[in-house]
Amino acid sequence: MAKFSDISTALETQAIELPSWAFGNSGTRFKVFGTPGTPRTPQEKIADAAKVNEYTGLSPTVALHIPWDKVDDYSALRRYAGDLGLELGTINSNTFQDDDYKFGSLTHTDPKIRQKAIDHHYECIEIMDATGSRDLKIWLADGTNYPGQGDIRGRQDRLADSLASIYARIGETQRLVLEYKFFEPAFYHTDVPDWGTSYAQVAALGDRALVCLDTGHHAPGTNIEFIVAQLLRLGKLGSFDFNSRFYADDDLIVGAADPFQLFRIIYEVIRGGGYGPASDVAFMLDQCHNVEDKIPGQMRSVLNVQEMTARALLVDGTALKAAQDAGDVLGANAILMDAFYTDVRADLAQWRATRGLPSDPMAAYAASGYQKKIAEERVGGLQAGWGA
Ligand code: LRH
Ligand code: MN
Ligand code: MN
Repeated sequence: MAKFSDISTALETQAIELPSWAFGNSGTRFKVFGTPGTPRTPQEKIADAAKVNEYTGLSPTVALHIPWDKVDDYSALRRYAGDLGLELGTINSNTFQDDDYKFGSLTHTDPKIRQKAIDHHYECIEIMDATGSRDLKIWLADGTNYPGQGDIRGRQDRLADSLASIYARIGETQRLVLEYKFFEPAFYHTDVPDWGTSYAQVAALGDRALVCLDTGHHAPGTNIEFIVAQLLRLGKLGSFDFNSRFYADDDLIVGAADPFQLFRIIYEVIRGGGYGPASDVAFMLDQCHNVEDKIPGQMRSVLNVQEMTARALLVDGTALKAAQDAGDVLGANAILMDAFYTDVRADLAQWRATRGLPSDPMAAYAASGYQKKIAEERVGGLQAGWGA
């Protein structure tokens, strides 16, 4: 197994994008609990994201969701973020909260509604030009609830046409990433349910169209690291929405439900060349914090990603390949498990201290008084998703 000192430089390149909506109040369809100190504006969400980066050094960019983060002047928002040491990242479109989209958006049978959804993406691309964002992320709630309700095939064809119109507007240095999800809010069929459909749609568009893998968007038991390996092999893994889940799309803290799965995913990312300065794969979080404080919730997530990255980097690839080639089943498994079971927490604390970061970011944040300050200053914080 590699030593921690062998991997400490590789850890320096890690960057994990935060979702602006993680800082808003969220909940379930039963109740949204308000948390004292919740941001009231996109600027306050960015200020909170900056705190996560200040204490962890891991999250230099923040993703926006439009229209949740709608402002009059995106160049000014970019400068505001810059003053806090952040860049604005992925722009997420939203075609799931408008009555017109009840029966679909980019797949709708009515050309006027389809055009409205396409126009929304054009607006997002204009925003990207002002914010300096590279990625337009599209997740569609499109689908049906009952067999026969829609023409599955026709919807796929209309989706392809709509995506082609959007892709034609993407700038030379920009990318379109298409996220898939196997159910919810539609329950019979979803128009982009799996990586294969996303892959088929983006492959038809061109090189700057890629797949977004949200770890919470698969059926229970799905081997997600296999999907990672395949998409990297095909050159089509654009980005991750990291979160964890026990049952459905739970959007819980990354690595909370299944740290071993997180390790296996990151191992496959590294194995496939998706980690480090030479890679274009975007690591993002997509989370909601229903009952815990949001800033430390995001901190816990990025720290969990870092911890599992360190463990995955420790895997001795040469020894593993030798064991695999020799048909040494238990030996190969042991090589992987040795790295997974290595406790890197003390090494990471030391690593942070030598880089001017708090060795225990969670404790340092808790002692900073920021949570108390925002709880006093901000009254009437926003529900995630209704920040416009
Ligand atoms: C859909 C999703 C998608 C949305 C976000 C709020 O479940 O994962 O990424 O943009 O949640
Ligand atoms: Mn997502
Ligand atoms: Mn989701």
